[in-house]
Amino acid sequence: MKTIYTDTHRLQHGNVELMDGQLLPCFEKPERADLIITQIRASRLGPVLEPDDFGIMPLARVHTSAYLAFLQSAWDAWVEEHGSTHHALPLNWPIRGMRSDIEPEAIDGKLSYFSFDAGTPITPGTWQAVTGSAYVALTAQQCIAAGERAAFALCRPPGHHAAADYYGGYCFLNNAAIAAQAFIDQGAPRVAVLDVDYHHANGTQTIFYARDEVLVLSLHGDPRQEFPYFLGYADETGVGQGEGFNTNYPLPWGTDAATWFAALESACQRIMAYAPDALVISLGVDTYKGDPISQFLLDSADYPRLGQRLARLGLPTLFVMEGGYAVEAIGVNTLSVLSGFVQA
Ligand code: OKP
Ligand code: ZN
Repeated sequence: MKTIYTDTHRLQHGNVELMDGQLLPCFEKPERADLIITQIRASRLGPVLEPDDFGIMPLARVHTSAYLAFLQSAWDAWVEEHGSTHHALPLNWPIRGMRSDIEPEAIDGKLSYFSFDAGTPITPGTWQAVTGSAYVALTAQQCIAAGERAAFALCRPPGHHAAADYYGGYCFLNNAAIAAQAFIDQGAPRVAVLDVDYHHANGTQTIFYARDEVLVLSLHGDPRQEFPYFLGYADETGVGQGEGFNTNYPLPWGTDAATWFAALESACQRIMAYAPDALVISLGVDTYKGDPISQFLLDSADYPRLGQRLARLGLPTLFVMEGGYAVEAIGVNTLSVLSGFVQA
């Protein structure tokens, strides 16, 4: 299996995020991808390739032009308005009854308009890092389109919390959605996106919510307890043409491997019934029991088993990296999923 990777991810290196009432060092940091690529290079998984440049078009198939224009210019606007080199974080959001349909002029207003949390800093290199991450996903998608059974997009920053016109949860461009849309645009009638990251795939769900040609399934911490809190409930099943083509599996804090794999089995049955032409796996390993921001209990031995189960679906499979923050284990656990897949 080929891995697509670029060092450009290092350009996204936020100083702090607001968490538990403190400014803490960002959990989503360059070391994450460095540990994963180190494991891949030391293994026999396969070659590591650089991404191609795809321009703005495939990004604009998923994201709005206003949002892309904002992301591209946000850092410069921030520096111009504040004369500051501190990283840009939003501070307030429109709630019930306030106007959420007007893009403000001031950069602080724009940051709020296009975001949903204060954990996702915009830095001098954010645009370059996030476009690089999307191109990693698109290059891996191209491998599958060219006939390969599987490919690994080592994306960083992650993408699954980003919707058509907002960022948050460490995500700016929805790499998995951009790749899924590329399959559709190349003529695939049906694509399934299965998100096994600990957090709900709110961005991916929202992007495809009204459509039946992309089935979206997400296993995640119950939003009653867990970020992103305001999406990811079991009764969100799609709308219009998309009704029945979104499935959430919210699971409580403390979920163990037995319960988690039972939910995975349900998701696999749904995927088999759908019979997609390609499968995109949003791969987070923050389900690990040692993850510093998550509350599931999967152990390292569970990750090869995940890869094996996905391989048994028998589909062209694109793995897109999402979360995972126990940095000492993230490389091993990620490689275990991929090795489990190729050895199945
Ligand atoms: C991104 B990905 C927990 C705060 C959570 C945001 C988490 C984003 C996770 N107290 N902050 O899905 O791994
Ligand atoms: Zn996550």
